[in-house]
Amino acid sequence: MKIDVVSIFPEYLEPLRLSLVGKAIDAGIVELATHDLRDVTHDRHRTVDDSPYGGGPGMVMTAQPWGELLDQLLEVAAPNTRIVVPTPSARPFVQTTAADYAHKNVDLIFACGRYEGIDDRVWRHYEQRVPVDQWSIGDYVLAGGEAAVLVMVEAVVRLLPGVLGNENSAIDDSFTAERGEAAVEGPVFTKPRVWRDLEVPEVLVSGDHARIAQWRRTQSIERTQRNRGDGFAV
Ligand code: JBK
Repeated sequence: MKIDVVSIFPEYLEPLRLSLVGKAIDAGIVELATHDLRDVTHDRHRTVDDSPYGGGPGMVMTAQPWGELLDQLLEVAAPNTRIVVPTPSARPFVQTTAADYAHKNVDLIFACGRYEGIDDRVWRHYEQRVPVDQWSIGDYVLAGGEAAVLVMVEAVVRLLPGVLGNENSAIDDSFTAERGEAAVEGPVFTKPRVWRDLEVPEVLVSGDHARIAQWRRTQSIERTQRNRGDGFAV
């Protein structure tokens, strides 16, 4: 899977070269390229923004550099390429979104906005050429799309074939459809059996695998109802 990220802070994406995503890059499963939007500006100040039409606070990213950089990337892109735009005003990015990208093995161009966002005509234009998917990672205000791209890339890449070992199969993950009403996982414990007077639940050291599975399921359902009673989509 080829992943391009366009940002005015391309260094922000460097942590993707660490840990699990970094290993997927080293293994050749993922090819990551970051691009500085300011590299395709033509003025001395490398301007990427301007004041909003209609007035109001803040600045809007201008269409010009986005058009030039996205044209460059699409010129050499595979036919299965999609543009992905993190924005708080879009539908939620969830586990099935990540799984769709991973299973279809599409190439992704992430567009990181800053300030109040990107001139909307950029998307009106590019959606006539490729799929443009806008997603929100959650209801809070960020300074730009970069942190959301770190989240989305990690969620997708760990689901690509060959990235997780079998010992860490994604089928058991929280939020997978298979989990149903037990959408999130219950508590976990490791050695020692007693720590600061706190004991590991007896069932987990019983050796009774049916009882253990039953207990974990109950814990999982309880947590799903308590923490996600607002309506996790099961
Ligand atoms: C937010 O994906 N988001 O959720 C997002 C992207 C860019 C800015 C934001 O404030 N929430």
